[in-house]
Amino acid sequence: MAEKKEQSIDQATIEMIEKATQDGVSTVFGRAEKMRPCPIGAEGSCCSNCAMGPCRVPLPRGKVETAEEKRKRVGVCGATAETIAARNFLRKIAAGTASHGDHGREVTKIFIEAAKGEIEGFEIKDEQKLLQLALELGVEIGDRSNNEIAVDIGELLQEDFGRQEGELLFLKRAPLKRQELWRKLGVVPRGIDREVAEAMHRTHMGCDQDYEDLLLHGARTALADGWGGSMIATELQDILFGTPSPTASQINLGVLKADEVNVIIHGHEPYVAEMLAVAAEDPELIEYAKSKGAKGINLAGMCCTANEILMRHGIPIAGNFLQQELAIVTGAVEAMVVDVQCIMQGLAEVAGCYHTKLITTDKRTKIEGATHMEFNEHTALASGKEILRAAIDNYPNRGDNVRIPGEKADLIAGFSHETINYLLGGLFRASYRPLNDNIINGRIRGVAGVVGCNNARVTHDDIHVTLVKELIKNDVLVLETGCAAMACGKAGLLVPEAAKYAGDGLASVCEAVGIPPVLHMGACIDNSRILMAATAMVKDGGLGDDISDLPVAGVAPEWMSEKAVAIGQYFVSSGVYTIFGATWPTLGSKEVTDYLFKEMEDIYGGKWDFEVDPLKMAKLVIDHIDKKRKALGIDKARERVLYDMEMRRELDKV
Ligand code: BF8
Repeated sequence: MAEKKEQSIDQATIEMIEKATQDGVSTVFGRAEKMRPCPIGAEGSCCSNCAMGPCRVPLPRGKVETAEEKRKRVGVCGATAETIAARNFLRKIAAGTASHGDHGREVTKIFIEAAKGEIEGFEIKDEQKLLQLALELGVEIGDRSNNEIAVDIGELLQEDFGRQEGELLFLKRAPLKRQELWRKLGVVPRGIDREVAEAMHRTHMGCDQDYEDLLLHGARTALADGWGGSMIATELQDILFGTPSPTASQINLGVLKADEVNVIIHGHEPYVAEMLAVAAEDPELIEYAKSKGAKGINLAGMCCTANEILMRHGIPIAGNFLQQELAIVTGAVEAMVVDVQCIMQGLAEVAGCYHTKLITTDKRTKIEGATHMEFNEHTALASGKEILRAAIDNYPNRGDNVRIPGEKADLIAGFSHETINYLLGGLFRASYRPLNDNIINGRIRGVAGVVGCNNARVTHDDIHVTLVKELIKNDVLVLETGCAAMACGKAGLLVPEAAKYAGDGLASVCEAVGIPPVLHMGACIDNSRILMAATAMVKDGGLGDDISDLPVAGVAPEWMSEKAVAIGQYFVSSGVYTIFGATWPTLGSKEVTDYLFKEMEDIYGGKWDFEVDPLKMAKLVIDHIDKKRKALGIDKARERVLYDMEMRRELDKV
């Protein structure tokens, strides 16, 4: 576990933690100090999968274990530390895959219903992407309407969830060599739900007891997330709500407004937020807000729903995961509207200390103390208006105990895979060629995907920002999603001017193309966009013939969610070297940890790693990128470019 120096590097967060303390309100920051993590659970050495336990099989501390002691370190059923650590790890992957899969399933259902004209207010926004997907999936276009085509696409992809045999449809997008490897290893996912169900079965008491076999199914399950549930959600959301393109907005608690009805939309699935965005512009509702003494309605996002509506509507972000309670602590939030995932139960208690209405909208997430206003997609706009009306009605209840921090930063978001393609190559020759060329000539050293959560066990945002600054300084282009992107947004790294933090090579490319050195690619579900970007780099040529050949790496520096483990595993199984910070959940078994950190590289070409120090993380990424550059024979090109830069600087001095 990382050493925590302070609670946050973000001034708005620090100010609101102080206000919470003054107001006598409990937040995640205080609770994390009171509740230390269980050391046995943290290392994956606790098994509660049957009622003879929970059994604890921790590594002995402060002494070297003999072989005999290790043999006896087992649970009541005889399960070894290896089996227990691998089972726990697989269950995390299954939970993460289930979360993204269930998101994807709901999106698919709504996509089909919208195409059938059964949902008021939703219609196909990206025709080009719809038609491209139809061609890819072999759906007839002819003179059929967009809606007819969309119904077929939706129903085809819907089969991926329940398929019993065969292969997920999007697996064919991966580089051919990768597909062959997956088939050879037998890790090709058949159906998304099937792999999750099998993971739960395999980890039941007395089932799969071979840690390598459990982790093989971990790879299969995670691939069903990255190339299945997550990718389906991203693709269909883009077609239905619009494929993101660069959008300017702002981030941090300073986006809340003192004289408007503040409504925060928090969670992960975009359709409630989409409808609130439409409803918030309704002149009648704006008039209604004015009738209550407010100047208007101010919608702001939190967590991944925030990323979704930021990218498509430019709606500002109030904060990332660890700021959710603090938004309410401002005293200026009339309603926090939540859907699914990453919603702290502590919100209800905090909301109870102020006037904020906590509104749950999804049948799968109900919270004691919150008001449940279930979002009905068949009357979506009416549902959206009803929720906003409740928030407006609450405006007169706002008390005097209001303090909105001044901090807010500009950012540009919405670099979808398609946008990067277009920005780099131009409309008529859209391609990743310029990116590949700049990697080959050494201006860009490589690419890192920095993703994932905040974790109250480490200094909020610090690991993200320190790591990313170090990477771009060393000419590594950074792709971001989730709360990681928000951390860097608050630190001013998501604007073209941030090129000043970048090395000369990366800065020159950013200036030429007009992009920031850190690209916001969306919500966590959109990590599938990073898979597509990596695949596009392979297909464009010059950087090997598989994702594992690319000078790229993935990092989740402040992870906390099971979804992050599923994401990490699909990156690794797709050939990406992936580092996690904060804590590592299999340290109770050396064999399992060695398998993940070493042996997986021989099997998948990608492997896991763990490092808590952001500068050491950056070094691991850079060393890995340099190793891949050397293997590709492009390490010399980079040296030459750097040498020329030095020479030029020297010349400038003359
Ligand atoms: O899916 S990064 S804390 S908000 S889990 Fe959650 Fe982690 Fe944030 Fe989004 Ni992703």
